[in-house]
Amino acid sequence: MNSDGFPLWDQKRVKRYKELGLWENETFGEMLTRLARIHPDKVALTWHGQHLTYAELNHRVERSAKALLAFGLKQGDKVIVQLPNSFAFFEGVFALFKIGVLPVFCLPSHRFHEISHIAMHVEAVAYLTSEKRTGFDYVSLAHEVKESCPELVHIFSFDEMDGLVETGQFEGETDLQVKVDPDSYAFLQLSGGSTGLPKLIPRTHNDYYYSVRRSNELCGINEESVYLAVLPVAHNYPLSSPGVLGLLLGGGRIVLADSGSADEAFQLIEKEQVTITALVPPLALVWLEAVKHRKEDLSSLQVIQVGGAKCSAEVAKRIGPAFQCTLQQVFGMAEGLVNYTRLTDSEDKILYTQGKPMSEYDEIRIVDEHENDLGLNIAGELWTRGPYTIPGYFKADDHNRKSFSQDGFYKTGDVASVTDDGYLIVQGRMKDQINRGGEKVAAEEVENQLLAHETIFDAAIVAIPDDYLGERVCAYIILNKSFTIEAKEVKAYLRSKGLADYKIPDVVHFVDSFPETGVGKVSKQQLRQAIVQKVLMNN
Ligand code: OOB
Repeated sequence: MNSDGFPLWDQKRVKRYKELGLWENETFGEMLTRLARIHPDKVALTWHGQHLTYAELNHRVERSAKALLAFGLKQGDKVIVQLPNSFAFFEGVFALFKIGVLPVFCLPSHRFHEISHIAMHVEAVAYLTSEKRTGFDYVSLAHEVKESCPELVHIFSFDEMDGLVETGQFEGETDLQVKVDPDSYAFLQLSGGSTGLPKLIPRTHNDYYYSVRRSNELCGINEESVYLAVLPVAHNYPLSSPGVLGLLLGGGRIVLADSGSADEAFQLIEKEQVTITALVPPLALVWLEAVKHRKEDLSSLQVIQVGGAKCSAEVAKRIGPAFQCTLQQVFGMAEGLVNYTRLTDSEDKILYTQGKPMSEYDEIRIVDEHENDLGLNIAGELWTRGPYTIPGYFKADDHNRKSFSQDGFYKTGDVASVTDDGYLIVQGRMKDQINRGGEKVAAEEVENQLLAHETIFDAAIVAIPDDYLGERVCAYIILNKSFTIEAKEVKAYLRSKGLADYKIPDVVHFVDSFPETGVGKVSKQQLRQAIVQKVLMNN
């Protein structure tokens, strides 16, 4: 780790990745400048029926970049970015890339609890947010966070269509004079995590750019591609697998949706002639139902990606025939490794595996509990290292010692097996995390909040299987003697603590004791395992 809290890449591997031509030494800021020169008049973004060409996008980005510099932002600063799928997201993020300031990608669903912690941890100096947004007042949230975070001095808000509100005076022709090192860290992503609050995942321009370029090759992205973004684009999957960055790099067009609703999405697919989109399994189920009775012409669709959580073979089987297109399973993680089924794979592979690592330089190990390598087709914990997998989290020494091996493998916490021809099948999970239809909930984070409540003696958060979301969040609670509280009060309490909505337990059970494990003083982990067993037996 360097003195700023960033993990160090192994320089021998860096040298190799460069010699092999994997790391190409172009930053994302330079990428946009180049694309705006190559095809200035091609539409890059479509949103709410409006279009932005590559040149227009680059112009807005440069104007914002100059404004952000004038406000005192400097290379290496970190900035909270909480922007919905909108022109503003691209304008803000690329402006930061161009001046070497690191966006910290928060999701629209994050609230005070998550963002204030993150802002403090990274010592964020600014917050990019959006002015008009129905349903939730994001600007007020930004002010609340600013009050609790001494380093945070600027809140920049974007008007939905017109861009950064503060930029007016920064038009002009002067070039941006900032040189950004492609080996430097470009941004921070949030990990779903399994302990406490989210960990921060630092990605360099070089490593991330390679993953985007390689994704484009495997997903067939070119200038004719039209990508519908229905998931929040700040998430690693719609951002880079190949996602919106892939579409820009490939010279294609991005169509931004406000939600994943079939109503909105199907109309956009027909109107904008969308060729590819990315879904999580619950959305795929909703679309499969909707397609039965909707009339839109969806024949432009060539590929539907499903990832973020396991797509059951039963659901996978229905997607190709229902949408007359190719299904691609995507098993990835913001820490790096992404696996894809290939577009030309046999049906067996597409339906029954979660794909193959995207790079021949991804290193995979499947290990048992003693960290011994297991053979093919035997399930164990998946470890990985490679040209776009992080060497560590940001400022998290203790956690890094647990999550990374001495020689730099990331211990994913996923249980998987590898087939004879190198495809991964995800079998389950070791980490204490609930995957609620692609949204990740760390059990410990919610438990810690519950334990702080005066009526609660002990709490365990477990996953309950669910046909629609895959898993839902269930809280088992033991109350302090002579206290009572209702389930809805527990949920309201968590909400008042500023927890994101998807982390609020779907089900709350009050019990007198946790299942006996017979080991004297029992650990939380054993308790959870016992409860999971009980839940599974009752299902
Ligand atoms: C993606 O990234 P994260 O960081 O939100 O979550 C990663 C975790 C994985 O470790 C695994 O537990 C689970 O999500 N996961 C899957 C899966 N895709 C992700 N589990 C089973 N089957 C799958 N297809 O979720 C992500 C990042 C990039 C691309 C795609 C997904």
